[in-house]
Amino acid sequence: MPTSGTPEDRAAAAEPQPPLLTDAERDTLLEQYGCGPVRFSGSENALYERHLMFDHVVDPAAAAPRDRFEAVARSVRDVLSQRWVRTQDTYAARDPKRVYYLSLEFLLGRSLSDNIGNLMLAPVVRRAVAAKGVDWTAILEQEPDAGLGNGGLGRLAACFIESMATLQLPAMGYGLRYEYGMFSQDIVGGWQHERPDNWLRRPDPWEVARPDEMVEVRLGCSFEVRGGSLAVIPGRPSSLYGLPYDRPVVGYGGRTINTLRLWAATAPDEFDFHAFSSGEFVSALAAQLSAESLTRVLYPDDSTSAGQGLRFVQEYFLVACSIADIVRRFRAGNDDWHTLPDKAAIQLNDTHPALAVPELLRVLLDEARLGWDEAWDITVRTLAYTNHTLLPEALERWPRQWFAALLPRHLELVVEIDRRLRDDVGRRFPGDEGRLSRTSLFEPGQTEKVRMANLAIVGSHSTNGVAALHSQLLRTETVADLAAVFPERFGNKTNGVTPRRWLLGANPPLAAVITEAIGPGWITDLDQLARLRPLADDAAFRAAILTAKRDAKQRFADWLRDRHGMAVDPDGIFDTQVKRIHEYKRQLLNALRIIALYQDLRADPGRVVQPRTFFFAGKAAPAYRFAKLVIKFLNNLAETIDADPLVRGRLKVVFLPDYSVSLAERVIPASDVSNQISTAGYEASGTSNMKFMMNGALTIGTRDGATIEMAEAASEETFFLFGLTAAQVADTRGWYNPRWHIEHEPRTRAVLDLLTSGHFNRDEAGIFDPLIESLTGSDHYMLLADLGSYLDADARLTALYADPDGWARTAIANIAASGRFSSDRTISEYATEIWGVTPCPVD
Ligand code: 26V
Repeated sequence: MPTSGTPEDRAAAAEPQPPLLTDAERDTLLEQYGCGPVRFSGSENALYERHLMFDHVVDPAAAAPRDRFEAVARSVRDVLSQRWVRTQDTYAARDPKRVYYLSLEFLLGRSLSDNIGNLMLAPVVRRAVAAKGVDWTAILEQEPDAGLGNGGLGRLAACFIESMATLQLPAMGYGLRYEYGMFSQDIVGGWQHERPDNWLRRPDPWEVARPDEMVEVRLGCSFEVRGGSLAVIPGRPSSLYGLPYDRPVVGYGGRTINTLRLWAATAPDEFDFHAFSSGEFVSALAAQLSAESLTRVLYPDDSTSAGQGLRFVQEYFLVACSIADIVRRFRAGNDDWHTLPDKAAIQLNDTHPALAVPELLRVLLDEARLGWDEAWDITVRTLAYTNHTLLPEALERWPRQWFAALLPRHLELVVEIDRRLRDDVGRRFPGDEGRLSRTSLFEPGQTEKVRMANLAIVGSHSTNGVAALHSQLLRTETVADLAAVFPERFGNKTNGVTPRRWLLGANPPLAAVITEAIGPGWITDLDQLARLRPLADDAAFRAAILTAKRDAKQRFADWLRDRHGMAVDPDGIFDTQVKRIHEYKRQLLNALRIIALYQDLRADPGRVVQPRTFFFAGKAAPAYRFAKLVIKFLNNLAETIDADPLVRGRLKVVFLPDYSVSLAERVIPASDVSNQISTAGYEASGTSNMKFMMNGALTIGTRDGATIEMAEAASEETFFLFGLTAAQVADTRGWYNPRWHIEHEPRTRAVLDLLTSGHFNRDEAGIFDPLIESLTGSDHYMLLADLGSYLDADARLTALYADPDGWARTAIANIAASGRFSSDRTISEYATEIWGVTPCPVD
């Protein structure tokens, strides 16, 4: 019997719960998936009840919501498992060239609803839920987010593997099975507090452990737990093991089911009997403890790569396990090593897995016994690299000594790669010493470092950025010297997002309106959204779009009330900025805008305006003090405005705690306005910008990342662009002075005055001084340079909102132009231009 849960849960549990899927329904589905019916005997033959009974050993009538979630998920897994096996068998039999996507992060979010959607089981589930009165939302809410990533880069990896499966590409993702994902964020007194995210506390129904495919990873040193932390013992080689856990990646339509393989670190099973018998029982166990702590936790800092030794070992561990696995799969069907680049394309998601360069080279030299030239050629032709940030502090540079201690053989190889690179550069640019030192894999200094971006570029055949501007800056500024050596390697692949999760799944009201208008073809061919363009002139369609947005806002407002006890007005403008808290993303600039609007309203208490709610959400790296102070400021701003009777009902600020994929799925469809306001040149691409666009929000933003291409696609008149361009930011840097703006712009001055007056920290004197000092000091990210034009753009935006017809037209123009930002398009480009892979349909 359940001992916890709400009274409603217990009441629902007391009702006999009929099965969600009957055998007949399952058989039809299995037939549809080409698997043929599988028969069970006995009366408990419905999948869902079988799982409750046999996996959970509970009376189905008395099942708690969590049991029900697991039983439903297991039922879905049953439906897909034969198809999953068949996909793998097809690849083994046809042996096509495959893609391997290596990433330290996969920010998957929840899987149940997505898998049901992609397997096209939604109508079956809907029918069963309606017939049996199950609280479906409660079941979905039981699934924890798989938060195995920090932000954009990790979520991109998740969208990409879904698109690869949908496009029927023979692909596989490789990552780490962190026991603790991205921390949970609590807001206490306005401050961020971090709580560990123990997402695997309960068994995860999607993963399948594969102990038979365990991989040994050899290291040049040992580790010992000393005083609670890991100490390195150089010169004493050791091994640990990678235990693979596979997760299904369901393509839309359920025809292809690829695999995401996540590695967990573990110590050898055998005890060190010597240590055991000599009475060192605890230290024998400690070996196990230290091995397993390697994949314990995701690093929650996405901007500083300094001083994280364990992170370096994590990166090597992912690389060593994955390369061994890829090579094993290759060797199963091929005996000629030279054909590896015809059979495998390995994509490196940022430099995090860049150790794949020396690792693959090592395998080809030391295991395959090839000569340097052929081994190097194979390595370069197999690997490709994507850069995701230009921020200098986020570019990985690992101390040479760490290589020496942990990976001495790899260091030898890196030294030799560097020697040959110097020869090459020296020949092509004689006498250019500056270029030699800038292109080198080694960065001199007190602690000599290995530049991982240079290693990735030199050791692969393709380097791409993630939006046109970003790729151009990467090539012409950040690594210009290397780009001059290998110009043919550089390209661009503008990011995309999966429309299955971000439109079909997240926004049922809008998806229904679109399907009603143009049929369901857009789900796998997002360019078809262009057919909505002419419907901007159709009053009924405009009304339907506005109604869908109003529905989505109402759903979100209801959720906010139920979940957080907060009241927001769905008839007002929902204006949103959700992303990691970073100085360059300029949440503080958004706050300055809100202060200006707040002052306008205070100055004119009688003015009737569109009520407006500003939503923020995002996590700060635990050690990033400035970003944490910005969170505190946003919360104080919210509180001050709430307490001010002069603006009540007209203006509200909400900081939504614990931003996650699931929260994004709620807030993005409900938003009217998307803020994409990074200092131009700093946001590599952005991907939430695309999600907002396809959900009918209008963008107010800078000319940065993919926002530039979005505005091009929809036409600039449908965007609210403002601020300095990347070129202007670069040109202004040398002489920029924020004080000029304070002195010459009354609105900017008024905002700074109110901030400095302590209006937002009445009982907390001085706490926001670092923010004020930053703004009035160097203002590195040039917030004050853009505040004036942000406010101008904002005025144009609110004027349009007052004209619902005009707004609907603009929203339709945006949705209709968002097709290019499907990750299906991005992945098709990678497939043809970088990987050379083609679909391998499973019949
Ligand atoms: C860096 C580090 C460095 C230290 C250890 C942990 C860690 C984790 C992640 C990162 C890199 C973060 C880079 C990133 O997320 N870039 C974002 O990538 C998105 C997908 O391409 C893109 O849309 C965003 O603009 C970009 O900021």
